[in-house]
Amino acid sequence: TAPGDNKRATPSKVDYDQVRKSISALLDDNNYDDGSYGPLFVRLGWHASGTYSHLDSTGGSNGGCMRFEPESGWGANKGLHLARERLESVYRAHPGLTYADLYTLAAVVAIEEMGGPTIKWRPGRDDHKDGKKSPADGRLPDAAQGAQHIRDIFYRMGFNDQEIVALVGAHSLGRCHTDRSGYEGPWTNAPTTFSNEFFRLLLEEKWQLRRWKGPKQYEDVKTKALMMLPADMALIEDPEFRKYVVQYAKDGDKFATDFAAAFGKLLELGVEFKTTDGSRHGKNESFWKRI
Ligand code: CCH
Repeated sequence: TAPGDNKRATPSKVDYDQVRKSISALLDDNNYDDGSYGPLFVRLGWHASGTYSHLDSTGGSNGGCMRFEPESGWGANKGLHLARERLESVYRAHPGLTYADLYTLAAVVAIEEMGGPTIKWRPGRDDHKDGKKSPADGRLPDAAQGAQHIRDIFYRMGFNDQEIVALVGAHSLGRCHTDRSGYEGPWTNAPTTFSNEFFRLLLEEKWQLRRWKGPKQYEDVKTKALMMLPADMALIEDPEFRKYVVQYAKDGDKFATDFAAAFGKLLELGVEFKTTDGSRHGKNESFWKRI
C-alpha cells in the first residue's frame, strides 16, 4: 500500500531524540555496500530537498513527495526506495512524524554518526497526500555536465559558489552504482567517514578517463580504485570553484563548518515552519533567530 499521511498525532508530540536513535540503529548493515546506509540516507535528504527553486518557490523537502510518482520514478532518484523502505519502521514507530521530516533528519543523523558536523535541524514539514505538487523532472544535477550546469542548478536553489563546493564535498561519502546512475565506484578510501578527503584526492591524485563501456567517468591513475564524475572534475577546472576546493583540502574543520551551514540551509529550502501561535514563519527568515 502507498504510504499516506501521518495524522496519528501532532508533530509536537514526537520525541525526536528517540527518532534519531531509531535512525542510528538502522545505519549499520554489513551486507549493504560499505557496511552502512549512511551515504544513501544523505543522498535521500539531499534529493528530497534539492528540487527547490527560489524563482517560483516550488520543490524542496516539504511534502515528502519523493515517496510518490513522479519523483519516485525519476532517474536521478534510482535506488532511493531502499532508503525509504529502510526508514519505514521509524515512521511507523513514531506517530506524528512526517516522511518529509524523516527523510531530512535521516540525512542529518547519518552525517553526524559518520563523524561529520552537527547540523541544525528542526521539525515542521508536512506530508502531501500525493505527488501532484512535485516539480517537473530535471531539477537535480546531471553528473555528465560541467560548471555552467552546476551553477544553473544550485543558483536556482539559492546557493553561491562557496556553498556549492562545500555541498558537493558530501562525495567523501558513499559510492556510485551501475544499476542506479550508471557510474561505478567510491570517491574516497573511507566512504563511510565524513571528511575532506574528496577535496584532497581531487587535487593530489592524477585523474584519467576510465576506459570502459559505462558513462564517462575518471579514475585515479595510481590505484584505479577511486572515481570522479565529470561534474566533480568541474570543481577543479573552474577557477572560482577551485579556490574553495583548495581551501577545504587544506582545512577540514572549515569544510565541516561550511558544509553544516549549507546542508542545514538545503534541508529547509521552501519549508515554512509554524510559529507557536500557529502563524507561518517566513520562508527566508533564518530559524536561528526564532529559537
Ligand atoms: Fe551526489 N551523486 N551529486 N551529492 N551523492 C551520487 C551519489 C551521492 C551528483 C551526482 C551523484 C551532491 C551533489 C551531486 C551524495 C551526496 C550529494 C551519484 C551516484 C551521482 C551520479 C548515485 C548512485 O549511482 O548510487 C552531482 C552531479 C552533484 C552536483 O553537481 C550533494 C550536494 C550531496 C549532498 C550534500 C551521496 C552521499 C552519494 C552516495 C550515495 C550512496 O548510495 O552511496
